[in-house]
Amino acid sequence: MLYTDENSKYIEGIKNKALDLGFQACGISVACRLDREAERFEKWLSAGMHGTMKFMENHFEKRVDPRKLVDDAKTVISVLCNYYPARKQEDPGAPVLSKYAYGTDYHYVMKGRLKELLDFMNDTIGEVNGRAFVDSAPVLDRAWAARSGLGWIGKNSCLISRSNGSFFFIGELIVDIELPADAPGKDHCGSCRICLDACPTGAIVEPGLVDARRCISCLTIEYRHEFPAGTGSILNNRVFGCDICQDVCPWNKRAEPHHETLFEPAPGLLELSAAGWYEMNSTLYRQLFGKSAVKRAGYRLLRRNIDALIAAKG
Ligand code: B12
Ligand code: SF4
Ligand code: SF4
Repeated sequence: MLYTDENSKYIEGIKNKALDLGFQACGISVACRLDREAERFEKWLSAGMHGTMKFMENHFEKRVDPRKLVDDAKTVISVLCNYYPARKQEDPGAPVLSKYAYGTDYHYVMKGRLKELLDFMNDTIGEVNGRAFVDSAPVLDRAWAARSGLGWIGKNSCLISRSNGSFFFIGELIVDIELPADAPGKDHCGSCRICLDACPTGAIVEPGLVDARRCISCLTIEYRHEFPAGTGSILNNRVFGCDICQDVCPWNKRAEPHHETLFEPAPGLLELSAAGWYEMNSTLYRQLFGKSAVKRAGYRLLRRNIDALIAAKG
């Protein structure tokens, strides 16, 4: 379906439906090649900053141009899904788990809802073809959310929203209907550099660019090998993922807890003491992380991370 002024009448309905489905925000951008972002992405790859994440080398052109991913793509509809928890881990000495991994894996939670949004568009507009993405295919989620006016790319490289901070996931529908685009988000980092100074490994090598080889998130989630001796001492007691550059960001002082029951942690997870973590076995792992994003690492890597933290304590 082509764009006519008529199409703008659908915008309110689409955005309201996204909010009804539990998303915090929804924005629209024109599906095109991301030329500026492609340059940055190329620079990141050629400097080897993706480290052992070889999958990031695949499908370069698809990743920077959604029209190569979805037939006749015209529009990207981006959504945000808040995961900021109301409660944190109780034992301040316990290995720290990233907040995004407390509850059910976001891929499952968001994908079905994005498909519902697409169904809604088909019911109300007519035939709309498209696909739902949640970090599930080569798509530059943050770049699209920024273009869709949902926030800006902060110096910590996260997408930040003035009203929601950055503790949310990003997903999108790429569709073949033309819709009027929102204005891109404006930068509100200004002269702040708190995250650059707070990153314990110096992984934010320049504003907006993270060298994954140094990033604790990458080391604890994506790095699949045994750790070289001494790695535990740079993990800053992080057991899976790292939230430091977001925790320190002033825009997250405004973060409101989510109301998503699927993101609630398994019973006992936040109460687990340091000693309890150190004794993690496969039974407890299954009990606590059966549906969590921690399954991306699996029991073996989680255990590797815990052992590294124990070794660092000396
Ligand atoms: C690979 C990856 C990682 C890697 C590399 C991270 C990185 N910064 O690149 C590692 C494992 C380290 C990682 C860690 C985390 N990740 Co991650 N990750 C991804 C993934 C799969 C791809 C990101 C990517 O393409 N990186 C390559 C870089 C070069 O691209 P980029 O950061 O997207 O930046 C592009 C644009 O934003 C733009 N851009 C950026 N700055 C500027 C400035 C200007 C001037 C311009 C023109 C353009 C521009 O150009 C860039 C290149 O094209 C995305 C999902 C997806 N499909 O997008 C999730 C994603 C980025 N991750 C996410 C999350 C939640 C995290 C963690 C918070 C998890 C945790 N707690 O440990 C940390 C945060 C660490 C950090 N500070 O980035 C969320 C981010 C949500 C948000 N609010 O931003 C995403 C979007 C997943 C999702 N769908 O929700 N992640
Ligand atoms: S996630 Fe942690 S290690 Fe990675 S850039 Fe942010 S503060 Fe640094
Ligand atoms: S801490 Fe400061 S510089 Fe870093 S992302 Fe937040 S506002 Fe931007």
